[in-house]
Amino acid sequence: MTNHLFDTFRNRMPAPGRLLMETDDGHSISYGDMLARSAQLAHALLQMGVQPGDRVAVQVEKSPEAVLLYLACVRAGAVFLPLNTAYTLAELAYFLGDAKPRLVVCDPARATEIEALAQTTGAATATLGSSGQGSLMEQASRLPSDFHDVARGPDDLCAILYTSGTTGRSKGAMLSHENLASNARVLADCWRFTADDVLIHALPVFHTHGLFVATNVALIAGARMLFERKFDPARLVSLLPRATVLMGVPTFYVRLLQQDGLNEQAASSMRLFISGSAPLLAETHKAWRERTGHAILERYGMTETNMNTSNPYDGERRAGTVGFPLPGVSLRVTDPETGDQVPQGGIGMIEVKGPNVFAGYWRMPEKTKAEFRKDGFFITGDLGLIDADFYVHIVGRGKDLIISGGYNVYPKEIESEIDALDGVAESAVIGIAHPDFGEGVTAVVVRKPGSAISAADIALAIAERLAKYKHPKQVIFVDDLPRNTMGKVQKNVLRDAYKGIYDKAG
Ligand code: MCA
Ligand code: AMP
Repeated sequence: MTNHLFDTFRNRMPAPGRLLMETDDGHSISYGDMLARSAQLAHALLQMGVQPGDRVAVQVEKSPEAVLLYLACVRAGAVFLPLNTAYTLAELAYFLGDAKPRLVVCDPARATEIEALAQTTGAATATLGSSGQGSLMEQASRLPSDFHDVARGPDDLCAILYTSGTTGRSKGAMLSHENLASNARVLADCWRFTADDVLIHALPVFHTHGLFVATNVALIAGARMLFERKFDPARLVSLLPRATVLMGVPTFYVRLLQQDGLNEQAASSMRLFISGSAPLLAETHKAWRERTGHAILERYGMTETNMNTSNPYDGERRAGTVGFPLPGVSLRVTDPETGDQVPQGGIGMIEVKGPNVFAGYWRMPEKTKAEFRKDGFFITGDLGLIDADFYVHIVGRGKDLIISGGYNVYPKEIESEIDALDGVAESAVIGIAHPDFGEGVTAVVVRKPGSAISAADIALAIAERLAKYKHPKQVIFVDDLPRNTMGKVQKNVLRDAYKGIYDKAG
């Protein structure tokens, strides 16, 4: 048996001297370097006691080494578990306790606190700095640069990505080698990637978009990445003449449009702009076309399913739609109550099935069962329709989810933290249209009688508990929350009442 995902890359790999990554600090990594250094890291993982099937949890700042570590995990047959760098220690405690990794890899700056936490779950710790004690890179540099990849089949587990559920705590989506390989193959094909492409990579590498959609597609095509540690719109405009493709969340496009240097001339070497992770406003699509002459290609996916649909490369890229199901993906729209398919044009629950769809939630068989239909379709929680020309539209969410700048935020998690504070009677967290982030996390709070708790008190209290991007951009105090006759908080009423509050925000 071979290593299914890594062989998918290896079989199409260009000459070893071709570049895979150019970094923003002037370093470059060739395909040959990638093979050698991921091999060394795979040896280091083995030395740390990592065995096939073990989870390797990784919370590190974006760097080429982070990508090499991902590939080393794949080659060593381990299960890669990337974690958002914004997660607090309290959040990490849950992920490590649930996933029980063999090894936790972190940045040197957080090593002390994370090591203490990892010990409580029985995990070893290493850092990913390029030098220093406990550094995996330093250890790897002394190890052989060839590695006999651990055999892994299409259905073997390759990665676990945590995604917050509609209720309760985050769930680990289990992604197999074939989930990732099939999606990379299909996307590279649909988006016409070749070894001549130069992809601007400015997304984080701990989520599906930056890790799998961008990196795996570049790897399978033998393409090159301009690997940016951070999204800096001015710098990104200056990179356009050297690139051919950009992948971004809608906030990227909104911010790039604020750059004077963005015009047809600057984008003349580009062949494709792709957007996803959150809805791209039709007005952004239009403004982009007017400024650059390019129609942004919008696609739709989820952590659990990888990419499901894409606007066409050749046909019309229709603003406000997410295009057609990808080859091999079946998509239907159903009545959420009965599960019956609704007639074309009708709004309902989007369900998908295909080789892209995950194997289930880590150690949650009941939850997994509840989110699949008997015939294997996964219930996405997104509400949509298929129009007369077969374009898929996402018209809302059945799940109580806010998407801020491409990051998912689950209101329940924030409400629980706020409700636990002295002086708070109850709260409702909602997403309100925000010109930069798409939706702004907003907390509507009812104080306990006699309490004077302020927005600043709340901000201070949750700072240690929740990642920064989850913090409410505004806290609004009210006397009561609106409820329906069943006693359920009417979030739609709140969203309506506060809908203009970010209109002047930058
Ligand atoms: C940063 N902040 C945010 C966000 N990002 N607040 C809300 N939402 C956010 N997304 C906070 C910062 O901590 C800071 O707080 C303040 O907002 C402004 O920071 P700024 O410097 O403007 O932000 P940034 O560092 O430039 O980041 C914005 C960003 C980033 C570049 C848009 O959020 C980003 O990279 N988003 C991409 C997320 C992504 O990859 N999603 C894909 C998930 P303060 O000022 O108080 O310090 S995968 C997925 O969804 C599926 C599968 C799919 O379909 O792709
Ligand atoms: P996540 O689980 O973080 O990967 O987020 C997945 C969710 O992001 C989906 O279920 C959708 O609600 C949303 N999403 C992703 N891409 C798009 C898009 N192009 N338009 C609208 N929503 C999207």
